[in-house]
Amino acid sequence: MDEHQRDRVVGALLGLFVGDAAGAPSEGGPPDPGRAVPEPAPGRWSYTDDTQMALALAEHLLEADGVDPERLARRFQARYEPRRGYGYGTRQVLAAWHAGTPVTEAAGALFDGGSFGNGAAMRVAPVGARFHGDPWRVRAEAERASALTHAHPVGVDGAVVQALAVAEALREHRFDPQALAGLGAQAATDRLRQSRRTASALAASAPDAPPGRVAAELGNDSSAQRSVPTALYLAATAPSFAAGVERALRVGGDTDTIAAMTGAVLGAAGGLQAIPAPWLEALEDGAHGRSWALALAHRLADRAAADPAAADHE
Ligand code: F2R
Ligand code: MG
Ligand code: MG
Repeated sequence: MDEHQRDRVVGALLGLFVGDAAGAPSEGGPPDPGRAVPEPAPGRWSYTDDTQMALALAEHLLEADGVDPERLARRFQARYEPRRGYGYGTRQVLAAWHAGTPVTEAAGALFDGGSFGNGAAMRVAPVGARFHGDPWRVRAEAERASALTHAHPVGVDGAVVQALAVAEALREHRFDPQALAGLGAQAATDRLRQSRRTASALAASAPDAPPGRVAAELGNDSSAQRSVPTALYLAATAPSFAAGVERALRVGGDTDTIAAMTGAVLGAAGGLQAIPAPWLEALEDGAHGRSWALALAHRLADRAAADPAAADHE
């Protein structure tokens, strides 16, 4: 793995962080073609559950060779800060673990068949970055990392597709409409296959569709099937990292999460250098802020570089 690929591992993680922090203030708002990225005052962009869980997952991938559900659950618990705005289902799972429910049993008790929320997809980029040389491994590890909180097949499928998109962007140094179309065969559920097909068709016919149309046709809510394809459409059609994240904010709804997923794919394609420097400077930098994320990302790149499968893709 060369220096450029290492930079793209770092870009995937920091791209997620930047997208989440830039999108957090507008989460829940309507589509708005005039919405701008917040003023990038140094240290002022706070992250939410998307980044907190992604950093916990990255930490876990450095302590274990692959996803170990018991240890990953303990990482999520150790890093949990309620003020970061976690989804209802994930909060229930964390409470059940705290009460002593076995870690692999809590998620199945939610929503009559498990959650299809986007909480597994929003945090999964470190898996795609770490195992990018081996798509089969990406799939298997993403499934294990997701099922802990999201037992519904669509919740897991959204995370698998998002992780594969990050891995592909990192390997190929781009993520375009052709790559989006190619991901279709990777979706395991009818719901994700269909919504990904709609995203692919929109990327081909209207790569610059207005935010209201993107929200109406692809979705902007916190379900996996109505947010992962939206993020991938935006990543596949964006002329730059900045434009992709700004468009994600304009789509409205679950803006922190859609921008986090768009940012992870665009960061994986373009590396850290593709992210505007003032946006990186704007990230909060407390105990587990920007410096911590950068250090983790570099260590993740070291791990990925030591993987024989990564060498096959240089
Ligand atoms: N929670 C939020 N945002 C609201 C609060 C933010 C506010 N600014 C604050 O400061 O407090 N955002 C985060 O939640 C999303 C990820 O959600 P996750 O972790 O997947 O949670 P959950 O609850 O499992 O799923 C989300 C919703 O989807 C619906 N749903 C899921 N499965 C369902 C099923 N089987 N049947 C019916 N509905 C289902 C529910 O409405 C869930 O609550 C991200 O946006 C993250 O940023
Ligand atoms: Mg969030
Ligand atoms: Mg969100």
